[in-house]
Amino acid sequence: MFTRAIVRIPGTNFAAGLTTVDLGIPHFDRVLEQHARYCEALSECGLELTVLNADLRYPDSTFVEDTAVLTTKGAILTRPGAPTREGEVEAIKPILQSFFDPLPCIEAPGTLDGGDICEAEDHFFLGVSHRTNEEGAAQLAAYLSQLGYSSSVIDIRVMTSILHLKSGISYIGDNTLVVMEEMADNPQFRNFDLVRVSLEESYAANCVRINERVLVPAGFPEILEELRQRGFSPLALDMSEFQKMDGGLSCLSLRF
Ligand code: CIR
Repeated sequence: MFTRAIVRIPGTNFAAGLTTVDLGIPHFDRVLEQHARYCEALSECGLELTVLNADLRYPDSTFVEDTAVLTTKGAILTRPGAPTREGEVEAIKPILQSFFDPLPCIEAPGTLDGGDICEAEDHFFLGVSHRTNEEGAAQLAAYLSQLGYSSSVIDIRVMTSILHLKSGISYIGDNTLVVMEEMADNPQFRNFDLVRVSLEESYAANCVRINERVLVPAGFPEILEELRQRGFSPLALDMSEFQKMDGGLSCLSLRF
């Protein structure tokens, strides 16, 4: 069960953040509306929210998930792989320190984005990507092992369709992994029940289980139906403006 989440209000310069997709420029009024609805949904799922002010120094800083990896046994700050995002960690550190002590940090030359880390019960999948390097993944693996978790690496560097590992897979509890078709045959997933996401709906592979609900992006009817059929309780949220900046549902919060 999660009880809390940290979110950060998007800044007026949100559209100046990084993106690899060509879906147009986000409309700031819609960005704020979608973020507000996202926060409301987290509250509906029973979470107490810490809402941080917009930080105009970092246009991508609303994607708080990338700054830390939180577990029930301990937390670690990351060292984001994009130079424009590195300072986001110092900016969020004080609030995380109020919840987690000790709070170690991924050290140079390691880089790691929280979006590359997928927790599935006591095992963590560590994505090595254009943001998270092997050194960063190795540092996290060592830390997780101290905490009693196992981990394994999934190299997504050859994939052009996703930025982070969790853009392609999500663990939603009950031994179930939601996984984009392109990655579904990875032998590391063989002991899970797989919800395979079709190519047309692959953005919906980034979903988030929060207590009784599974947050999914709106506009993807197949996955919505499949989750219902499997007994999950999906909650669809409009994410169009965040998708324009390569963001998904998980990146907008740190949950613990
Ligand atoms: C970036 O490129 O870093 C941001 N525009 C999007 C980050 C998305 N984060 C995530 O998937 N965890």
